[in-house]
Amino acid sequence: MIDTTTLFWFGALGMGAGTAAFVRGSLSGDTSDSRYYAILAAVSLIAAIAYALMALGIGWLPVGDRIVFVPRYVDWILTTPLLLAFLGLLSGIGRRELGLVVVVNTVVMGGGLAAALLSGAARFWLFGLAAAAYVALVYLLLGPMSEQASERGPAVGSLFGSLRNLTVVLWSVYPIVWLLGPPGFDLLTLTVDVMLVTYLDLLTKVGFGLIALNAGATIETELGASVPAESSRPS
Ligand code: RET
Repeated sequence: MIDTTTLFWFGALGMGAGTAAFVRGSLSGDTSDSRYYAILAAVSLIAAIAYALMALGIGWLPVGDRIVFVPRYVDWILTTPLLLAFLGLLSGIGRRELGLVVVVNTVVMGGGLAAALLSGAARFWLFGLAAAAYVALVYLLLGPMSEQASERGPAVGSLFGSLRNLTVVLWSVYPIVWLLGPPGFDLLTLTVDVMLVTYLDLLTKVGFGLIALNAGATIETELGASVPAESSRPS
Protein backbone atom coordinates (compact mmCIF):
# COMPACT_ATOMS: atom_id res chain seq x y z
CA MET A 1 0.00 0.00 0.00
CA ILE A 2 1.33 3.40 -0.95
CA ASP A 3 1.91 5.68 2.02
CA THR A 4 1.28 9.40 2.27
CA THR A 5 4.98 10.31 2.25
CA THR A 6 5.50 8.55 -1.10
CA LEU A 7 2.48 10.38 -2.48
CA PHE A 8 3.85 13.71 -1.27
CA TRP A 9 7.19 13.01 -2.99
CA PHE A 10 5.30 12.07 -6.14
CA GLY A 11 3.48 15.42 -5.94
CA ALA A 12 6.73 17.31 -5.35
CA LEU A 13 8.29 15.59 -8.37
CA GLY A 14 5.32 16.35 -10.64
CA MET A 15 5.22 19.98 -9.55
CA GLY A 16 8.99 20.24 -10.02
CA ALA A 17 8.65 18.88 -13.56
CA GLY A 18 5.86 21.39 -14.22
CA THR A 19 8.01 24.24 -12.94
CA ALA A 20 10.88 23.19 -15.24
CA ALA A 21 8.54 22.98 -18.24
CA PHE A 22 7.07 26.44 -17.64
CA VAL A 23 10.44 28.06 -16.97
CA ARG A 24 11.78 26.48 -20.18
CA GLY A 25 8.73 27.74 -22.07
CA SER A 26 9.30 31.27 -20.86
CA LEU A 27 12.94 31.13 -22.03
CA SER A 28 12.11 29.65 -25.43
CA GLY A 29 11.32 33.17 -26.66
CA ASP A 30 8.14 32.43 -28.58
CA THR A 31 5.66 35.21 -29.14
CA SER A 32 3.43 34.37 -26.17
CA ASP A 33 3.18 36.83 -23.34
CA SER A 34 5.77 35.80 -20.76
CA ARG A 35 3.47 36.77 -17.88
CA TYR A 36 1.43 33.63 -18.52
CA TYR A 37 4.51 31.43 -18.16
CA ALA A 38 5.65 33.34 -15.08
CA ILE A 39 2.30 32.75 -13.37
CA LEU A 40 2.33 29.02 -14.16
CA ALA A 41 5.96 28.60 -13.09
CA ALA A 42 5.26 30.37 -9.77
CA VAL A 43 2.18 28.20 -9.15
CA SER A 44 4.09 24.93 -9.70
CA LEU A 45 7.12 26.10 -7.76
CA ILE A 46 5.04 27.03 -4.68
CA ALA A 47 3.31 23.64 -4.85
CA ALA A 48 6.62 21.78 -5.29
CA ILE A 49 7.85 23.43 -2.07
CA ALA A 50 4.59 22.66 -0.22
CA TYR A 51 4.73 19.00 -1.28
CA ALA A 52 8.40 18.65 -0.35
CA LEU A 53 7.65 20.10 3.11
CA MET A 54 4.77 17.66 3.62
CA ALA A 55 6.96 14.77 2.41
CA LEU A 56 9.51 15.76 5.06
CA GLY A 57 6.78 15.68 7.70
CA ILE A 58 6.74 19.46 8.12
CA GLY A 59 3.40 21.17 8.80
CA TRP A 60 1.52 18.06 9.92
CA LEU A 61 -0.77 19.44 12.61
CA PRO A 62 -2.72 17.02 14.84
CA VAL A 63 -6.31 18.20 15.39
CA GLY A 64 -8.32 15.80 17.55
CA ASP A 65 -7.59 12.33 16.15
CA ARG A 66 -6.78 13.49 12.62
CA ILE A 67 -3.96 15.38 10.91
CA VAL A 68 -4.24 18.69 9.04
CA PHE A 69 -1.58 19.30 6.39
CA VAL A 70 -1.05 23.05 6.80
CA PRO A 71 1.23 23.43 3.70
CA ARG A 72 -1.65 22.10 1.56
CA TYR A 73 -3.83 25.04 2.56
CA VAL A 74 -1.02 27.60 2.38
CA ASP A 75 -0.32 26.32 -1.15
CA TRP A 76 -4.00 26.80 -2.09
CA ILE A 77 -4.14 30.27 -0.49
CA LEU A 78 -1.12 31.37 -2.55
CA THR A 79 -1.65 29.55 -5.85
CA THR A 80 -5.41 29.80 -6.47
CA PRO A 81 -5.25 33.64 -6.77
CA LEU A 82 -2.44 33.17 -9.31
CA LEU A 83 -4.53 30.73 -11.35
CA LEU A 84 -7.42 33.19 -11.22
CA ALA A 85 -5.03 35.98 -12.29
CA PHE A 86 -4.11 33.82 -15.29
CA LEU A 87 -7.79 33.61 -16.26
CA GLY A 88 -8.24 37.30 -15.48
CA LEU A 89 -5.37 38.25 -17.77
CA LEU A 90 -6.80 36.09 -20.54
CA SER A 91 -10.31 37.53 -20.15
CA GLY A 92 -9.04 41.10 -19.96
CA ILE A 93 -11.01 41.99 -16.81
CA GLY A 94 -9.91 45.08 -14.90
CA ARG A 95 -7.83 45.14 -11.77
CA ARG A 96 -10.79 46.01 -9.55
CA GLU A 97 -12.87 43.07 -10.78
CA LEU A 98 -9.91 40.73 -10.41
CA GLY A 99 -9.43 42.07 -6.87
CA LEU A 100 -12.99 41.08 -6.00
CA VAL A 101 -12.48 37.59 -7.45
CA VAL A 102 -9.30 37.19 -5.36
CA VAL A 103 -10.98 38.42 -2.14
CA VAL A 104 -13.89 35.98 -2.58
CA ASN A 105 -11.41 33.18 -3.32
CA THR A 106 -9.46 34.00 -0.15
CA VAL A 107 -12.67 33.61 1.89
CA VAL A 108 -13.06 30.12 0.34
CA MET A 109 -9.50 28.98 1.09
CA GLY A 110 -9.18 30.72 4.49
CA GLY A 111 -12.59 29.35 5.52
CA GLY A 112 -11.51 25.86 4.48
CA LEU A 113 -8.32 26.06 6.55
CA ALA A 114 -10.14 27.47 9.59
CA ALA A 115 -12.80 24.75 9.29
CA ALA A 116 -10.14 22.04 9.07
CA LEU A 117 -8.45 23.35 12.23
CA LEU A 118 -11.66 23.12 14.29
CA SER A 119 -12.75 19.84 15.79
CA GLY A 120 -16.37 20.50 16.83
CA ALA A 121 -19.51 20.82 14.75
CA ALA A 122 -18.67 24.51 14.19
CA ARG A 123 -16.35 23.42 11.39
CA PHE A 124 -19.37 22.56 9.28
CA TRP A 125 -20.67 26.13 9.62
CA LEU A 126 -17.33 27.45 8.43
CA PHE A 127 -17.38 24.94 5.61
CA GLY A 128 -20.83 26.28 4.67
CA LEU A 129 -19.52 29.84 4.65
CA ALA A 130 -16.58 28.86 2.44
CA ALA A 131 -18.88 26.88 0.15
CA ALA A 132 -21.20 29.90 -0.21
CA ALA A 133 -18.20 32.05 -1.15
CA TYR A 134 -17.24 29.36 -3.66
CA VAL A 135 -20.69 29.65 -5.30
CA ALA A 136 -20.07 33.41 -5.64
CA LEU A 137 -16.65 32.69 -7.17
CA VAL A 138 -18.17 30.33 -9.75
CA TYR A 139 -20.75 33.02 -10.56
CA LEU A 140 -17.98 35.57 -11.20
CA LEU A 141 -16.18 33.12 -13.49
CA LEU A 142 -19.29 32.13 -15.45
CA GLY A 143 -20.82 35.61 -15.62
CA PRO A 144 -18.72 38.80 -15.64
CA MET A 145 -15.36 37.20 -16.53
CA SER A 146 -16.82 35.18 -19.43
CA GLU A 147 -18.62 38.24 -20.80
CA GLN A 148 -15.42 40.24 -20.70
CA ALA A 149 -13.52 37.41 -22.44
CA SER A 150 -16.02 37.14 -25.27
CA GLU A 151 -15.52 40.85 -25.96
CA ARG A 152 -11.94 39.98 -26.89
CA GLY A 153 -13.19 38.01 -29.89
CA PRO A 154 -14.37 34.45 -30.58
CA ALA A 155 -10.93 32.79 -30.30
CA VAL A 156 -10.15 34.19 -26.86
CA GLY A 157 -13.78 33.72 -25.82
CA SER A 158 -13.71 30.03 -26.65
CA LEU A 159 -10.25 29.42 -25.12
CA PHE A 160 -11.43 31.18 -21.97
CA GLY A 161 -14.62 29.07 -22.00
CA SER A 162 -12.72 25.77 -22.13
CA LEU A 163 -10.24 26.75 -19.41
CA ARG A 164 -13.03 28.12 -17.24
CA ASN A 165 -15.04 24.88 -17.58
CA LEU A 166 -11.98 22.80 -16.74
CA THR A 167 -11.38 25.00 -13.70
CA VAL A 168 -14.96 24.93 -12.43
CA VAL A 169 -15.28 21.15 -12.85
CA LEU A 170 -11.95 20.28 -11.21
CA TRP A 171 -12.16 22.88 -8.42
CA SER A 172 -15.65 21.66 -7.48
CA VAL A 173 -14.26 18.23 -6.58
CA TYR A 174 -12.18 19.72 -3.72
CA PRO A 175 -15.08 20.55 -1.37
CA ILE A 176 -16.52 17.06 -2.01
CA VAL A 177 -13.20 15.43 -1.08
CA TRP A 178 -12.99 17.73 1.98
CA LEU A 179 -16.48 16.70 3.15
CA LEU A 180 -15.90 12.97 2.56
CA GLY A 181 -12.36 13.03 3.94
CA PRO A 182 -10.88 13.21 7.46
CA PRO A 183 -11.85 16.86 8.14
CA GLY A 184 -15.51 16.16 7.20
CA PHE A 185 -17.39 12.87 7.61
CA ASP A 186 -14.22 10.79 7.64
CA LEU A 187 -15.37 8.28 5.03
CA LEU A 188 -12.05 8.29 3.15
CA THR A 189 -8.79 7.00 4.59
CA LEU A 190 -5.94 9.48 4.91
CA THR A 191 -4.07 7.80 2.02
CA VAL A 192 -7.05 8.06 -0.34
CA ASP A 193 -7.57 11.70 0.67
CA VAL A 194 -3.91 12.53 -0.06
CA MET A 195 -4.00 10.56 -3.32
CA LEU A 196 -7.10 12.39 -4.59
CA VAL A 197 -5.85 15.85 -3.60
CA THR A 198 -2.37 15.23 -5.08
CA TYR A 199 -3.93 14.13 -8.35
CA LEU A 200 -6.30 17.12 -8.41
CA ASP A 201 -3.49 19.55 -7.58
CA LEU A 202 -1.39 18.20 -10.48
CA LEU A 203 -4.33 18.51 -12.88
CA THR A 204 -5.35 22.02 -11.80
CA LYS A 205 -1.80 23.37 -11.88
CA VAL A 206 0.40 21.49 -14.36
CA GLY A 207 -2.41 20.01 -16.50
CA PHE A 208 -4.22 23.34 -16.67
CA GLY A 209 -0.99 25.13 -17.61
CA LEU A 210 -0.04 22.72 -20.38
CA ILE A 211 -3.54 22.79 -21.88
CA ALA A 212 -3.69 26.59 -21.68
CA LEU A 213 -0.33 27.12 -23.37
CA ASN A 214 -0.94 24.51 -26.08
CA ALA A 215 -4.37 25.92 -26.92
CA GLY A 216 -2.96 29.46 -26.88
CA ALA A 217 -0.19 28.45 -29.29
CA THR A 218 -2.68 26.78 -31.65
CA ILE A 219 -4.85 29.88 -31.81
CA GLU A 220 -1.77 31.99 -32.39
CA THR A 221 -0.72 29.92 -35.42
CA GLU A 222 -4.23 29.69 -36.81
CA LEU A 223 -5.19 33.31 -36.47
CA GLY A 224 -1.81 34.94 -36.44
CA ALA A 225 -2.92 36.58 -33.21
CA SER A 226 -0.95 36.57 -29.99
CA VAL A 227 -3.09 34.56 -27.58
CA PRO A 228 -2.72 34.43 -24.64
CA ALA A 229 -1.81 38.00 -25.36
CA GLU A 230 -1.52 41.38 -23.73
CA SER A 231 -4.80 42.58 -22.35
CA SER A 232 -6.28 45.15 -24.74
CA ARG A 233 -6.89 47.59 -21.91
CA PRO A 234 -4.12 49.41 -20.14
CA SER A 235 -3.16 47.75 -16.86
C1 RET B 1 -12.44 23.82 0.62
C2 RET B 1 -13.29 23.58 1.87
C3 RET B 1 -14.26 24.64 2.08
C4 RET B 1 -15.24 24.77 0.94
C5 RET B 1 -14.57 24.77 -0.38
C6 RET B 1 -13.25 24.36 -0.56
C7 RET B 1 -12.70 24.50 -1.90
C8 RET B 1 -11.44 24.34 -2.28
C9 RET B 1 -10.92 24.53 -3.60
C10 RET B 1 -9.61 24.31 -3.77
C11 RET B 1 -8.88 24.44 -4.97
C12 RET B 1 -7.58 24.24 -4.97
C13 RET B 1 -6.73 24.28 -6.09
C14 RET B 1 -5.45 24.02 -5.84
C15 RET B 1 -4.38 23.90 -6.72
O1 RET B 1 -4.12 24.33 -7.73
C16 RET B 1 -11.32 24.79 0.98
C17 RET B 1 -11.85 22.46 0.30
C18 RET B 1 -15.41 25.24 -1.54
C19 RET B 1 -11.80 24.97 -4.69
C20 RET B 1 -7.23 24.59 -7.43
